[in-house]
Amino acid sequence: MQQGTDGTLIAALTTQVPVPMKLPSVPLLCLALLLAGCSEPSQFVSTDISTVNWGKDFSLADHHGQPRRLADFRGKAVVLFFGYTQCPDVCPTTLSNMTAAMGLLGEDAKRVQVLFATVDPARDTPELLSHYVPAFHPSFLGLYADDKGIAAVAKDFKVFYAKRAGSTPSSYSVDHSTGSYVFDPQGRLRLLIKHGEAPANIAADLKRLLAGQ
Ligand SMILES: [Cu+2]
Repeated sequence: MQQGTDGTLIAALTTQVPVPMKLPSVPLLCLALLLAGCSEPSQFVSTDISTVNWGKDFSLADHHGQPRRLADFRGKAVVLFFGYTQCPDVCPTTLSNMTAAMGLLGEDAKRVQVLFATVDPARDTPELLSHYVPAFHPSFLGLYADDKGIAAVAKDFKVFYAKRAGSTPSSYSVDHSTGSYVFDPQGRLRLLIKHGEAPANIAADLKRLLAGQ
């Protein structure tokens, strides 16, 4: 009896011992898996940023003057880009690539909202945005705020921008971050599209998000 009880106890102890010993390595393993793109390799071409704890929402006006927040686009994948209309290269390229991606998405394009937030509110009036942004695609929306408002949103999204002086006071350019943020239809920040990404890859990632991935 005693022996049997002791034996059971010993057996229980020996099976339990490795568990607490392994525990400290579990968080490290999880971290390693997270850094490697979670437990299975990411299916997305763009960078998976779903674990960040910033960039949850914005409060800006669209180019019609209507207040906009992320929740207004629930049910759609949202692509948010920060730029300015007088940008010579990065912004027109990004918007053109988004136009091409929308074309590749076909019917699914109706469930995608592209947003272009200006980092140059001094020159990018809502009026100007209302001509510039929809020229790339009729559904694209320009987003606007005053200096303070856009600075707050840019900070929330870790977006850098800075004026670079030109030959005249009004001919400055604006250096800025070049990635595009993507939210899934539930409004969660998921992906960062790198500048110059192929429209086919953008469309493929958006299709995956729309399919609930
Ligand atoms: Cu630009």
